[in-house]
Amino acid sequence: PERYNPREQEPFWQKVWADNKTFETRNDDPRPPYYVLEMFPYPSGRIHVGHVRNYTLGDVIARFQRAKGKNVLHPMGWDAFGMPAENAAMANKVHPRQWTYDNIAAMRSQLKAIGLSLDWSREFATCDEDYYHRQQMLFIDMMEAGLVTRKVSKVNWDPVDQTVLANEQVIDGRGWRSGALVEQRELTQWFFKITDFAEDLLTAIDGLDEWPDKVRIMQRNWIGRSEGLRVLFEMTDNDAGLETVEIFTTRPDTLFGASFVALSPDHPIAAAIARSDAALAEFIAECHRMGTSAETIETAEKQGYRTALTVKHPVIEGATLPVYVANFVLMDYGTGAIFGCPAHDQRDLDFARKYDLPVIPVVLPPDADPEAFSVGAEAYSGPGVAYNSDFLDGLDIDAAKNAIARHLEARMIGGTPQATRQVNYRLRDWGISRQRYWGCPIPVIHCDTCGIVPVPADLLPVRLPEDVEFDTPGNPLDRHPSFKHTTCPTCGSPARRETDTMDTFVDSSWYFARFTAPRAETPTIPAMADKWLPVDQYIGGVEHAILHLLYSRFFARAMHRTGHMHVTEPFKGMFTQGMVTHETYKDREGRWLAPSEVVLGFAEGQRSATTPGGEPVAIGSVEKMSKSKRNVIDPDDMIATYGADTVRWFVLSDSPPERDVQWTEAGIEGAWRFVQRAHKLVSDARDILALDPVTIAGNPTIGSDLLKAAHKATRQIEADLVGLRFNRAVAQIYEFANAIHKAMPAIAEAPSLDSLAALREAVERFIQFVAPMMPHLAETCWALLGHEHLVCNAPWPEVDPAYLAEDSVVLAVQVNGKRRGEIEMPKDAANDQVEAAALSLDAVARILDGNPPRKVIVVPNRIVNVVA
Ligand code: ANZ
Ligand code: ZN
Repeated sequence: PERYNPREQEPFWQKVWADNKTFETRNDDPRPPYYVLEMFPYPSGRIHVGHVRNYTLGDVIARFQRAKGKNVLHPMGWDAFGMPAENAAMANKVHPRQWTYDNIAAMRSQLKAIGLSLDWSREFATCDEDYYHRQQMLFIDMMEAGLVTRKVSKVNWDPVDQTVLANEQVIDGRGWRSGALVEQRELTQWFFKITDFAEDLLTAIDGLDEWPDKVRIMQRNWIGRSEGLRVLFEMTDNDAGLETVEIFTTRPDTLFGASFVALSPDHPIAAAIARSDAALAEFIAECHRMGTSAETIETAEKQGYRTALTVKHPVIEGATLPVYVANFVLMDYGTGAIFGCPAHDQRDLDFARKYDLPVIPVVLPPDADPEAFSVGAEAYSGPGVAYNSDFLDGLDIDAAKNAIARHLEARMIGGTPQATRQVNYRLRDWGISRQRYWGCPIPVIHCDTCGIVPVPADLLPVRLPEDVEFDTPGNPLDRHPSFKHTTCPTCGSPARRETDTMDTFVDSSWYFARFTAPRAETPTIPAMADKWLPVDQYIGGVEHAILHLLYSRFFARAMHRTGHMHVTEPFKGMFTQGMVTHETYKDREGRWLAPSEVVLGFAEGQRSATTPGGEPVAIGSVEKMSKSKRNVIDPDDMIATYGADTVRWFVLSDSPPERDVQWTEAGIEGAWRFVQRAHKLVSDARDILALDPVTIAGNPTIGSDLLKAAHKATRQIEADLVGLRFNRAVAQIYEFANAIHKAMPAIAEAPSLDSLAALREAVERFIQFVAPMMPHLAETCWALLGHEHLVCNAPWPEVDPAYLAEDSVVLAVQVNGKRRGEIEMPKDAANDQVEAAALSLDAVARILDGNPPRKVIVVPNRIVNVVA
């Protein structure tokens, strides 16, 4: 028979789907809606294998749900603003717009070659004027709703290039282009008040039961709620006019173990005393040079400066504590000041060892001997009871926290209670200002008379000017005369336009909503957003598990508050897929070689590798595909060689989708062979189905056995697709193909009406199983069997329980002779299995109430009687 040729078939079916608008979704379609979305790509220039895996997973879901009778929304767009376009402009003198849209065109045709069931009529790029116009409308609505604010905040400043740098442009503390030491500068910037929703963003995580646990944990940690206490410490002498310093602690139970107080280098008290203490001023300047971001501080060595100040210990009469300025205390968390308890906090311990401060254990671990317990190199942060702590002694940590809080709350210092309970969040407001060109302009105008004026709706969008140059570093908008200088829309006097653009995370925080009405004049049509949202299944890389998801959850709430939709959670189901990996190769000189430069073979019973010229090659570890290690497979090459279906089948087949999948030559060859085998199976079946039935009865059970296998496979594959266990669905399909293959010779030999009908049903089901995964091959096979409509429009086959029944039996379960339920078991299951299943029934467990049964009697395949 003819071989299957994907090079002809794939473009053919892609054209049929496009001409028929097969995957265009109508909002008024009466079928139940189902929204599946993969994280949209950044148009870097080429699709990589990770994209192929991501979009194939989504496509299987989309095609399967479509077969299940859903009105499926499966859109695609481009996360198209951002720095790489400006970098390309600087390097190659090409306009960011040109670069971006060229890349989009190239990647769009690559995506089309994969045969994804996407609704291309809804496509947009976030750099489309139409999209950023609606984003500016949203910004202004959020401003009016009080969700936008301006604050002074630090930026990385490159003193040579005279420009603000993004974090990723700072390499080892230096500007990536100039190599100059980066400074921290204070700029007034725009923020979204995500902290307004901190509590709701946290508690609502409990309802996200279709999200991976690890992602929910990451979200919780990022929000970082903690319950603590603010405590006032009195200065021993207030010569600087300073009476108290307020600290924040989550472990007030350890107060008796305090041995110092530390202030952030940015703390106002530190600044005040630095005015008359040059050494402190120098220390603070040094801290600023190192950077004061949480990440830097986490890794930097703990350093402190001992001031002349001391404070009174709040609960130990007569004791005092020294006051340090320390580099590990952040100004924007708590109060910017802490008390240190070295015995029970690792940072405090490192600090105390360095500066020779007392280490006083005050929490005794369970079963530890109070005489013998001591703290060495590691602080003890586990559970225990308070000791060395006066009136707290003997209390567990929570009780001690409460007792000390009550004690301090009741004491007054200068008219205020000495302590106040406080809930704190690690979450910070979201700084969205970027001093860059290629982003969504922030739609406000600064007027000397009127202050900050939002651009009125009829003057939107604020367009990015085309005529910009990138010869000089910095933000081209800031030196663009007609963009920057404008008139105030309120009073008409000369005014300055905001030249900051928005963080590109803003663009990707609401695109899922825009897809529901992508051409609307308003950001959404609320009824359409409500119809489709939340997204039923969202799929993407775990690298976006924190910020992107959190920002999207914030935007859903903000859009809810500003009347753009009713839903508040954007993604009902979330799935994070694993990476695609590949072996690495090195030549004799230790240079990385690409897979295409290596010939694999076997030598002395082991895998071996050489260059095409016969030079030895070392096979290295399996790593995530990366340009630096050169272990990258270009999906375009693979599609050109094997066709998209083979590539799709391979990325689905080898591992569970949440795990990494290793790309191997053998694996892709195996997928290719299955494509051919599947096609041959269907063509052979077609030939048999053309035979006339003979009257003599062949093997009477052959047809019914095949139907049993077909219905069983239908049930299992459906369960695997619903559960996103695609590799298991693949395994079922292999098994079912074997069953058909084995049955065919006997059917061909003595075709009966029954066995031919069974064969047709089995083969049709087989094609439908394959269809979500290898859609082109499935269409070709479907047409081979004489169908005139498309298999992608065919409803998913039903399961007839009659075909499953014989493999399993239903046993009644009685307790003390009274019927309490039933269990379904494999026919002739072993007695102990049946017994275990019966005992685990809720109704039975409730009666037994934790006690073992007196006796269990099993009548095979019929009844279980439990004697309680
Ligand atoms: C005393 C203490 C004793 C602390 C102990 C911890 C353990 P979480 O739980 O993450 O909220 N802290 C407070 N403000 C800080 C700041 N601005 N910069 C750096 N550290 C700060 O962390 C709260 C704990 O981190 C607080 O509780 C405080 O140290 C420190 F055995 O107070 B603790
Ligand atoms: Zn004005």
